[in-house]
Amino acid sequence: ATGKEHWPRGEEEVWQAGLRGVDQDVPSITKSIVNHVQTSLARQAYNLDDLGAYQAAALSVRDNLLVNWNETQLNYTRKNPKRAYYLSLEFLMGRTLDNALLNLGLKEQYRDGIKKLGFSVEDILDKERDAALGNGGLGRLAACYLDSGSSTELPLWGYGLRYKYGIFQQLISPEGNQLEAPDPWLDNQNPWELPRLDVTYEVRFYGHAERLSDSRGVWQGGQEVLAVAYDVMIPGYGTKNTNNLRLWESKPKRGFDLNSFNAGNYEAAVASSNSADAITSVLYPNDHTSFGKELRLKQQYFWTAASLADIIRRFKQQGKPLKELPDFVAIQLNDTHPTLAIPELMRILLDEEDLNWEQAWSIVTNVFFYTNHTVLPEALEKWPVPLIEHVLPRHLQIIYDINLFFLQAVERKFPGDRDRLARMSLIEEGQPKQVRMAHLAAIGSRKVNGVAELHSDLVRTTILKDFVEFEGSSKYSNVTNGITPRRWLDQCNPELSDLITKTLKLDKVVWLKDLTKLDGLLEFTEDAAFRKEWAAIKQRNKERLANYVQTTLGLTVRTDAMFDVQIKRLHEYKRQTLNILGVIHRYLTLKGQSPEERKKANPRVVFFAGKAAPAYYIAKLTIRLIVNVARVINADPDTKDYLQLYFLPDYSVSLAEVLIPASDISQHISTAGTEASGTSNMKFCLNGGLLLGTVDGANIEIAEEVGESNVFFFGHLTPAVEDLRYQHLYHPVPLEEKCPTLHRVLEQVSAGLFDDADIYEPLLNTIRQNDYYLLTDDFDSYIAALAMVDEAYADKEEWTKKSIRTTAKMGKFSSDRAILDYAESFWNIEPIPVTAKK
Ligand code: B1H
Repeated sequence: ATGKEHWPRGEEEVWQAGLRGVDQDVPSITKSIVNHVQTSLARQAYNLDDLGAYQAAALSVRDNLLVNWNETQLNYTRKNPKRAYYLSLEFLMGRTLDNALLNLGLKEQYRDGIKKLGFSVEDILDKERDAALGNGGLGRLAACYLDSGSSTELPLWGYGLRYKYGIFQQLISPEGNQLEAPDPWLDNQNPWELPRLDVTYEVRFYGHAERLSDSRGVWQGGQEVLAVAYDVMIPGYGTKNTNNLRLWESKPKRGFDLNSFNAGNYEAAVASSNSADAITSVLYPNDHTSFGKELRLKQQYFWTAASLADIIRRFKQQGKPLKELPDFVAIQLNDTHPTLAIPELMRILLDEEDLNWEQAWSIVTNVFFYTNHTVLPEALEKWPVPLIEHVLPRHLQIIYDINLFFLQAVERKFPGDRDRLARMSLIEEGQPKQVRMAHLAAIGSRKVNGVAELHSDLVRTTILKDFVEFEGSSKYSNVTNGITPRRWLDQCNPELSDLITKTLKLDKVVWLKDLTKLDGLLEFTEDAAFRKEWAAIKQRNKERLANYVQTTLGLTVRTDAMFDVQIKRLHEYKRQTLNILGVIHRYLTLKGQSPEERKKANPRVVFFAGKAAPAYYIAKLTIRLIVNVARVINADPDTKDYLQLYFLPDYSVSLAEVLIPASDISQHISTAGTEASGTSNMKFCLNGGLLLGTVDGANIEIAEEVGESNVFFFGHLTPAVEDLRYQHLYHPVPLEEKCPTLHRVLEQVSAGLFDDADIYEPLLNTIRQNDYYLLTDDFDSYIAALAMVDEAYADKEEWTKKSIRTTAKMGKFSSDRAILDYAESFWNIEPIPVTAKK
């Protein structure tokens, strides 16, 4: 044999010579960058700025990713393993260049090469815009899981939407109001995506559906829109495995509707092409609220239909019968946003593939897996029946059929229990009737999970209790969230990463891939020299943050104080209001003290950052309050040595990477039972920041790992919450009696100490009236916990020990652990390494 029969065409040696891969020594790197400047960018050395240098460096790094990506995909095609797909409407990726350099192990080579070309790698990295295709934790979790999927060599792809505009840019007006500006993140071109103009699918909306038999139907007419694939390479750490994130862009099917043009209806033709483009135009910025907007429903269907068509086309290339789909495909539904995939797969199997109902339903319920991310009632998705009927008439029929068979089965198990049927139905009665997406996701999936132990318990005992009783508890499980230690330690805190590597005497690839190795730091808590290095790194990270605030906002932050950080979406349940009222309490206390007394205070710098949904009035008022309290406090000569306050605008992944390593203490203070998990809590602790929090979400598991003596807990526990809310409604106690300290704080705000009097009344009234989030119940214990933090911080050596112990015990919270748990317990997929390891 010549070997030539395996070669598609031409001379193999000629091909192989070109396929050698990319050379990674410094001279080859600089050559490649210059080459991209000259050809890809068509620019010249003498007028190259930092942005151009970033683009050329990115294109050169991209060449490496492409080679690995191709090898990985070819390897999957050859080996044909079962694959998993992560369907998420949000992927909050942040920047890519630094992460790619670190995952490829090329950071130092590029640093040298870029320096030789007269640029600094840090300046260049700073030119990249964040890919901010997400709201908060849910979207960032999806990004961490992709990093871990590639790093653990799993055949895992992501599917999402290529929004033209990511999460809005937040501006703060001089009065302290949040303003929203669009985020045109693609304006400078995006070197990290590959348009796949040949990978397209047609997606139908509207039209009419007919039943052909009991289970089959046809759906015709309406509007067809084109989905175009854009592929984003996801490099693994310390491996060549590079997975794919496929994002769909919508475009009009024929560009312009020629019939309308010919009929002289120019405006209608342009309008229809506009409406197709609109589908992937903008990310919805509402965290934790379901609005029932038609365009959002169209986004959800457009994305699930294109993704399923793509998955099924790939499966069919193997020539296997569809009943084997669950042996080759697992699809994880990131919250209920992609739940339409369930009736869509039924439609494909029934109407296009001619399977009967039982065959189709058995395939569906073995392919899908559903993760719930919240039990807050306002976040549980419900779609009006008339809207689904209008946009997706065939899917409504299928949903009704699923419901019929489901309720018949419930009736057999619990005969005559009408209330139970009404509670469990996919359809909520009302004006209009609504489809309960969490119910559909639960019954259409093989497994259902929450994102931390407490949250998964709440899913089982509250929102899906009836389903556990009906289907048994083994289907309803937990996978505690995780974070990638590559971005959230090695990349954002390089000095700490180096110290850990040096101390553990391990190659950093080893501990970054088995984070439980951090445990080895414990024995160094008693080593004074090590503690000194540890504390010095924290100090330099605080200076790095202060420097950022100085250059971006022109404000001078003192770095010899404790840094106290709360950064997350603004929401009443997260209780930023509790924090700012605590700050005001501290301010009033300091004001009431003599200069001598004040000198005993622990100096504190408090940072807030986070966006409010544009229509969330109370959350925006909270921002305004923070900004105005900051203005007053920072200008007060009596207190400014002891208390400073900053609201950093336009929170993003990149800003988090500067804030998190600089924090001494961070706040995770949601009302017990409301924060499903939280993931920034894990990031702060991984970077040696201590945690001040409620007994909620993953805080509980963090405390289990690091020990309760190393965290600061306060507040009522979950089982008490319902009863306290009942008390508020039926036995209210006036605030001046119930919590005089808080009453005094509210009085000062009302009186106009920080802003016009009365501005904050709607916000304060949420506390004075229902107080649904229990600020009046938790305020005193919160203030007590803050005092314990001050006391603990006074003993710097002991504080540093706590900090080391915290980092050392964070191994559990690597997203590698989480993704391997999904792979083993749910998806039944295995690592498929690309043979040659680096
Ligand atoms: C989380 C959301 C969310 N839970 C609706 N739910 C959205 C719901 O645009 N929407 O309609 C967007 C987001 N996000 C968060 O998920 C939880 O609050 C966190 O506690 C958790 O850590 C995170 C990841 O599981």
